[in-house]
Amino acid sequence: MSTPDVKALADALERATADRTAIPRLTDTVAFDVPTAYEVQREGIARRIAAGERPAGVKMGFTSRAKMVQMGVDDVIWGLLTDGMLVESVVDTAALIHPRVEPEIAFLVGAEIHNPAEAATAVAGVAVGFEVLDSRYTGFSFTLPDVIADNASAAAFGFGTWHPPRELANLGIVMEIDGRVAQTGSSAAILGDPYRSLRAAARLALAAGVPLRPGAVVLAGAATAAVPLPKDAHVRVTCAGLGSVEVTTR
Ligand code: OOG
Repeated sequence: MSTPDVKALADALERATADRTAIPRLTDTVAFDVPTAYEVQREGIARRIAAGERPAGVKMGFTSRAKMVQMGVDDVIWGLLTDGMLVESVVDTAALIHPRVEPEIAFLVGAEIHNPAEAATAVAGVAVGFEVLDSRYTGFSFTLPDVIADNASAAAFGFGTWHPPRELANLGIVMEIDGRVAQTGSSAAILGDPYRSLRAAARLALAAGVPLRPGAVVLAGAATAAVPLPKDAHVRVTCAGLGSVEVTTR
């Protein structure tokens, strides 16, 4: 085991993304802890920002039992979103390694959040969303530091129409692929209430010295397990009271 070199770890993940080729878990060869993993994550995003992308918000991960069980980890994490990950209508699966899709609840931040306990009052809108995950690791197999370094497997995301802030505690969610139900769940699966995930995001953001700002999108985390995202498919995620969001793949 060698000592962790943040830039070298970020290089390995950047190469895997560019080559569309999965790599073994970084922790198989280099031992590193969660704070170092977040440094690697920030380095990866800093490179994307330097290349012209803009910060778009954050995504929460492992906020539901279904996801913790699916991935074998048990702590809430976050990843950073950029506008380069935002999908308007089509996801190019050829640009990804082994994409998966999951349903999301999204928040639009309307005012800078200084007090996480009052995060709900800063919400300008809520929407149904989806997230495309594409772990840079072989077989989506990782430890907690690995997945944090890999920006919580973030690859792409999208959301439907913004609705005025409302209660989100127990809303039915359905994800269909080509008209067939692929997953069903409830927003209650997200830490009991997606607003709890928003407060956790606000806390992490303050701790990292980057408070959530107006315009930021917060993905609260999947309510169900993720499913493989096929080529030439049509995905629709519907959440009671929030309508639907649709995306196609090629
Ligand atoms: C990590 C991302 C987890 C969620 O909603 O729980 C996540 C992964 O499963 O690859 O985004």
